[in-house]
Amino acid sequence: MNKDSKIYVAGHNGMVGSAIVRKLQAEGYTNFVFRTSRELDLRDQKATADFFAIEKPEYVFLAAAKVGGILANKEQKGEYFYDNAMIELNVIHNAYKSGVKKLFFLGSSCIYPKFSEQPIKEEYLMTGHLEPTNDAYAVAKIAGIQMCKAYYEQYGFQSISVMPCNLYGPGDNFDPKTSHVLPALLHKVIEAKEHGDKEIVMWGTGKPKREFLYVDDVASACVFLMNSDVENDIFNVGMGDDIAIKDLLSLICEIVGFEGEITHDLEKPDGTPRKLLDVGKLHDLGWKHEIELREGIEKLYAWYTEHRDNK
Ligand code: GFB
Repeated sequence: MNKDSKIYVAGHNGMVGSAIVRKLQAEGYTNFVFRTSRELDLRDQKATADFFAIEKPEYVFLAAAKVGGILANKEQKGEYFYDNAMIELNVIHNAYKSGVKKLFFLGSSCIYPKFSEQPIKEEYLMTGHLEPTNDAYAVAKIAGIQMCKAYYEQYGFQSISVMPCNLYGPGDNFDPKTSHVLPALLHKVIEAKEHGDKEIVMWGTGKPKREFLYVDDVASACVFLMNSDVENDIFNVGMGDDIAIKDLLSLICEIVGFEGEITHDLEKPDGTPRKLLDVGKLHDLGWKHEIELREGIEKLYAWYTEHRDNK
């Protein structure tokens, strides 16, 4: 990408999209196209086709998606499937049709089989059954990956698909019902401390392990890959290390300064036991994360403290 290349970031107001914009701006890119979801509904085939035909961006970052934590994925499977599949079909197809030079597609580590060998390599895709709580979302994301591959094989359309571990950072969703585990627990611990509560309720057993990455790190990987010579491939992005949910909660309690008891809501699902990514393929190209977990949680705690009242 040149510094004046015309770049469309789909989902620029979301947690990942806004981090990609911050990274691109920091690196001196200046020529952006943005549309809010109100201005352009990417599930609308005609509106999306018209947008690409008129704007003709040179590069596309597809970070627009319907996302959420384990419960939202489980309870709204139809919406997770339809919204994500429609966005992908419309954006990838019209990017190709309008002559986009390269597209970035944001996937998710939940595309891999529930009981994958650990750490998970990119080649394990479609080698086993999916985790049932997020199978609808995962199939929609797998469709996007396969579409990118098919459009490269038939038309030579260039694209990079990235599969991140659980992401967190500025702009995250802190709604206890729909959010991912890290912002959910951070929110609960802050509230418990403020209210002087004696206990925190964690969903599930706390035994599953998850890998977390600060969103600015994933944004740096996205820009790095868009500027690489790779014409079509899929890459895992993560820290290369994971933590049990109960230990994550202890770490958050330590950072926030809460000393209450931890109890469990066992009606809530545990989900997949472990999904540690093998990030060797991306490391071999020369990229590595910068922000470790404690530092990232401290940054998010500071960000949330500042922005919470305005939300
Ligand atoms: O981030 P999360 O919601 O989703 O984490 P997944 C779920 C894990 O954290 C489960 C436990 O083991 C939960 O039992 N947990 C404990 C909690 N307390 C809480 C809480 O208060 N809130 C939440 N949300 N979890 C999602 C997929 O899976 O990961 C998506 O559903 C996507 O499709 C995303 O791939 C990255 O890591 O299980």
